[in-house]
Amino acid sequence: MSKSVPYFSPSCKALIFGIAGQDGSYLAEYLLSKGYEVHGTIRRNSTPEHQESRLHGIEGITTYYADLTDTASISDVLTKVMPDEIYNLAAQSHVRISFDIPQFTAQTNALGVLNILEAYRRICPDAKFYQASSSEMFGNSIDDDGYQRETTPMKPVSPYGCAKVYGYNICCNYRQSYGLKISNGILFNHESPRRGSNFVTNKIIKAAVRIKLGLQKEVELGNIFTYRDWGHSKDYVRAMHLILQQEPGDYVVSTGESHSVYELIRCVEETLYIEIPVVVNEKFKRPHELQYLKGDSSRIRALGWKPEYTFKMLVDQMIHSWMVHYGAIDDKTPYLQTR
Ligand code: G4F
Repeated sequence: MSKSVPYFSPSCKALIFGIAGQDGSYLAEYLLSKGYEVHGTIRRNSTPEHQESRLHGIEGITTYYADLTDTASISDVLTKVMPDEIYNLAAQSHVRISFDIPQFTAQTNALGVLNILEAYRRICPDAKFYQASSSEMFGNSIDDDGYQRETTPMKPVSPYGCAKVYGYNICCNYRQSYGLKISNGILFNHESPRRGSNFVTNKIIKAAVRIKLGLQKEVELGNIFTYRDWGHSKDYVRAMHLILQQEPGDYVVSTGESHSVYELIRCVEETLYIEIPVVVNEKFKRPHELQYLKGDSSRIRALGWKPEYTFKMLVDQMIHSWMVHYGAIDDKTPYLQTR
């Protein structure tokens, strides 16, 4: 079958909770390319001009205001859309900020999942459900071979991680108790030019480009000796969709490569031919830190998934995007000419 011909019925309806986020926007594009009818929820915030900025230029989606803490809004959107596939990507997604707003984080990332599940099992129980679970759930738990995988014990070290463990477990419980088609993707860190600039990759890369252009002198960071398994969001939304085409289950999605924040800084320095002066600021450290992540994604790779982006390609694309943003190059310039 030719790639341009959708192989899912155009009547297949997807509802994405959190469509305006990094992953939500890439998933919407991916599902549209497969012929899905795509609906999504957004949350009200006080800067409307930024609310749907990641969705600009994506034609053919329908959005609704809803919030995971507002059960009526969840029931309303499920009743209106009657989706075949539901993706829950909505969350308070910042780990350090979860220490500042632990109750809100729990209400959204833990009870919010329960709120959707309760509405889903009453309104559209034949739909398939994807829950965005996270490698943050493992905390500092590592198997003897240095990897985290589906069977690794979960010992979260943040309010965010604790709430995500509840979301994961309540999904497993509803799958077993009610026979619902619920799956968890346990996604390791994933980035892109659409990543919020208060996450470490985009914070460093934005600062580096500004340093290169003489707009900034240094960057303030927290702990730069932690390790993360960083992939590209575009690769990871393909995994989300693939997971929902299987029997319900739980899947780790990761590159299997781990880099420290320090290594990331060195990689950006070498790409841009600059030095990035780092000032350590305690306010960017966490009361309890997850030191090391490296995921074993054998289970989903056995289904044919693998990442297309390498770590360097990801970094190059994010640098390119900020160079274009600041007008230093035009968007037709190939990545290797960003320096
Ligand atoms: O980019 P980060 O904030 O990502 P973190 O905490 O690993 O969480 C991300 O990945 C999770 C998957 O494991 C998701 F569930 C979660 O929603 C989110 O997408 O921080 C990465 C590392 C941490 O060790 C942090 O302490 O970078 C370190 N870091 C050092 N300085 C910093 C900074 N992180 C941020 N955000 N800002 C800093 O200034």
